[in-house]
Amino acid sequence: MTFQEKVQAVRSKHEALLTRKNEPIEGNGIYEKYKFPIITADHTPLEWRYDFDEKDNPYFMQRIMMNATLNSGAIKWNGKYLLVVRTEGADRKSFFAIAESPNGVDNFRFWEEPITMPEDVIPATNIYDMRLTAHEDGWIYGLFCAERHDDSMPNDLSAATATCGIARTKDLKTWERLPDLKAKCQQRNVVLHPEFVNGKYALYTRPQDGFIDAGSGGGIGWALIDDITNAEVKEEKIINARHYHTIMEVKNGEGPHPIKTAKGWLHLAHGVRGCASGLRYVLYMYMTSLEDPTKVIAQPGGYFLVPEGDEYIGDVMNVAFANGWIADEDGKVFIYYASSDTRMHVATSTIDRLIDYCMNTPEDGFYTGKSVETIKALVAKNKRSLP
Ligand code: BGC
Ligand code: BMA
Repeated sequence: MTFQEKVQAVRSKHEALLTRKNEPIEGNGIYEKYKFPIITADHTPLEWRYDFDEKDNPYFMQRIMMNATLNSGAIKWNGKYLLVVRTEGADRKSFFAIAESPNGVDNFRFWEEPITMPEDVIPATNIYDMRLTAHEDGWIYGLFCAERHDDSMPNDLSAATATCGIARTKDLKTWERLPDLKAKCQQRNVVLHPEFVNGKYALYTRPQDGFIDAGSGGGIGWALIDDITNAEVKEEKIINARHYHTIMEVKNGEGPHPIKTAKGWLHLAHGVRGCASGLRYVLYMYMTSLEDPTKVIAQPGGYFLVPEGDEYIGDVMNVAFANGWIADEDGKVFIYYASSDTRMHVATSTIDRLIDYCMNTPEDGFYTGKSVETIKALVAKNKRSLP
């Protein structure tokens, strides 16, 4: 093959991938998953990876390899479905890049260049998992995890700290970096609530003892912030606690910001438990009250969405993670989730179905005996209602 033929072959394969039509597969009544992942490392622009100059790249090699496209924030923007994709190169560094689709389920195409995120005082070694919030103050905020080496342990090359980075934008191209969130402990999975509460900014937090361990950090927290340009967690209360022998025994964390509905705020979160093959990450839902967003009004037991089939396989096996969803005006909801820290998928549902799921799924009774009672109650109900 000549150089030009190689270029042509790579270009047409890429274009075929980008324009591949997606279709829903039969679901559980709660949501539909889709046949194909929506964004993979192969979707990243060829110009990021190949040097197209024959003189400098006679073998037409990838000069920069892309490893994964995962945990993406989401927003509807000028009628388009936009994801701020956590894109990870072969060097393990992740960065943010926007991919745009006309319909939310296929034809995702990256913008020309990744986002240049300005640094805080101490540059972050890595940044990831952005939650987007179009706040009622008029800005679009991106809150993400900023990871740095923990220099208090100079001999441990894996010792790290997790801090919440905060940036804002009006056009999703140019970002203003605000000072990282000040808190008494490490923080990951911090999310900005879209409305002011008592005139203040409100954050979903996830206090943690160490970089990996949530430890005594009891679950998803809530904190009011006086000044977002110098944000500090002063008081924090746990609004969605972890519990022994549940899908969130070890850790949990807020996903994207909750969706406001007539019946309450709909929340999507992740729960983690330990097992012989490591940590298992699954998604779950809950609802909070419109009058008091810290009050849980519905909490379906167990998980909402888990990795299945090919989704189990990837860089970090057995992980479903979501930090982005989009609710359309007509009530359709696009849930963007990553499988095994490797690729992005979509599942679709509606506000009404998700409320029904939250309000009518039995709660976790915390004992196996309760689970059996719940099943038998349903069997008895079905006996009464079936002819
Ligand atoms: C990884 C994250 C992971 C975190 C905790 C980071 O270095 O980039 O994906 O969630 O470690 O394991
Ligand atoms: C975390 C998250 C994600 C990741 C998950 C599994 O703690 O913050 O970045 O998907 O671990 O590796």
